[in-house]
Amino acid sequence: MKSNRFYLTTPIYYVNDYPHIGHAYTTIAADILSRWSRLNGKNVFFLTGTDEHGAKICDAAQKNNQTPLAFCDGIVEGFRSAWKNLAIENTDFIRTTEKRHEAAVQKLLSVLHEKGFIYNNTYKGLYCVGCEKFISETDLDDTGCCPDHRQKPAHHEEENYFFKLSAFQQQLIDIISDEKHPQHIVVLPRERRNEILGKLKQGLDDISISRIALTWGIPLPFDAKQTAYVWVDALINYISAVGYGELPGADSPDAAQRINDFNTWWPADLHLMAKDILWFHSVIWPAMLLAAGVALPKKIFAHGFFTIDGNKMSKTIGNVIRPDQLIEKFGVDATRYLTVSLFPFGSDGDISWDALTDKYNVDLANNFGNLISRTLSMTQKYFSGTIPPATDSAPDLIDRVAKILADVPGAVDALEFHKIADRIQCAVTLVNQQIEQDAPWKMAKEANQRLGAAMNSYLQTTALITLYLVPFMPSICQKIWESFGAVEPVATAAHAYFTASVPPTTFVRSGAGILNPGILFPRIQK
Ligand code: ME8
Repeated sequence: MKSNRFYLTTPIYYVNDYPHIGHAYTTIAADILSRWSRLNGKNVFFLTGTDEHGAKICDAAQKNNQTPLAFCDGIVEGFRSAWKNLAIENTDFIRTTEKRHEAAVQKLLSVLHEKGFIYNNTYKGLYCVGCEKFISETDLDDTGCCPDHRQKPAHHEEENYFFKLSAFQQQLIDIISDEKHPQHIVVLPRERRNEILGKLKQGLDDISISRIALTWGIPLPFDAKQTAYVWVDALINYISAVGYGELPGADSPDAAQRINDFNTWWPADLHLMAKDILWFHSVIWPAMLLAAGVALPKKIFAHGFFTIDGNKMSKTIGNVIRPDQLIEKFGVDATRYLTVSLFPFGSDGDISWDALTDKYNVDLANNFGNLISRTLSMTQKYFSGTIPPATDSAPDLIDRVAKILADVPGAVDALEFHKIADRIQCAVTLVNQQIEQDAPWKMAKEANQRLGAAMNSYLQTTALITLYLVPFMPSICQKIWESFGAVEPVATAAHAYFTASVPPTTFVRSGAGILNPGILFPRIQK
């Protein structure tokens, strides 16, 4: 069971505002991986959720004249509906204000306290509420502001509890750098792993893990006057959602279920995020787990950060893109495909409406959309809408397409969405070129006997390509599948193909009647 399971997570997003394309980017990527894994026979747990404590949320609630919880409740609905609209199929959605999470935070902090990894001291320094982190003078810009949030950080001096992060420096270096280490964590991309190692080698300070002045948080189990630092609270979501920590009624069937769930799902196979929060995930989180004696996650991948039209996304600039705006312009499926394929996942990049529209028109309207519509319309025209049989001497087109697509599984494992899209488009181009070269319209005029087999091969290769696109564009692929006269759902076919090599011909059969799906990817004006 354990070897076949796949537990992946997105960050839990701050609810100081509704989700934007940055949040959608990570969540769509996670959903594609999750769907791909399910189609490949894995038992998947895909977790996302919201980070609801801390000064940032408290301030945002105050500005809206709401209690923090009422404010969070409203924004959380915005996240839930954004994910529903983007066809995100997460297994669970964790909120840090839930009882199950509070129980897990309190349990983990109690364990750290009992084991002597927590001590009391005075914290003196700067704190950026935007980052929700302690920041040093050297991190500030010329005007004394946090360069990311353009705010002056507040001075803090309070009695806090500290976590002995420094005790884990060498262990973390070994765990991240040594592939043979029994607790090895794969941190990717490699350049970011090297940055983390470089920073780790410079030394580690202990970190403050509580706040006395902030009541909007989870009380420490050993000192209820203090609340847990929002990052310590947030990271624990990855275990609270799968059953860590006892809820009241420890001998209830629910409690037994939680223990069973935790043993089933933890450790996580993959934590996904952007590079902004890699330090927290690859250093602070593993150190907390090491201290508590809990297993470590297996892989952490930090994708790039993107700008919009060359600028940081910000409400002040007015360039924030919301998922619903993308859906309105491109539709759900194309939005999913476009966001993750515009530039390499591990790199920083720039997004613009024009670049998205260009990619939509090139990849989807002109290339893939054209392939679907021409194969269907020619089948209609030359074979009265019935799929003609293949012959033994069928062209080797399927083999050539399959060879290109054989690169896809490796690219999925490496989270190279850009490359996956590229291989798929290459396969589409190959079939389009074959059609141009064969010129079926001429074959029809000449009553060429090979026309049926040729047409069958276009339909089969298009069907094969469609199977690889299911995780990206689930509902359009289903429509395409139905238009090819297949009865079984496309996800069933993809599962059969990926797990047992059942060929698309089993589903897209000769003799079946095709249907007209209408225009799937209408061209869009810039
Ligand atoms: O950091 N480019 O939440 P957050 C790419 N609550 N990805 C982006 C992006 C951009 N311009 N903007 C946002 C937090 N993201 C914490 C996390 S986890 C225990 C706690 C995505 O709302 C990306 O995944 O600021 C990034 O890591 C995350 O949103 C930050 O979300």
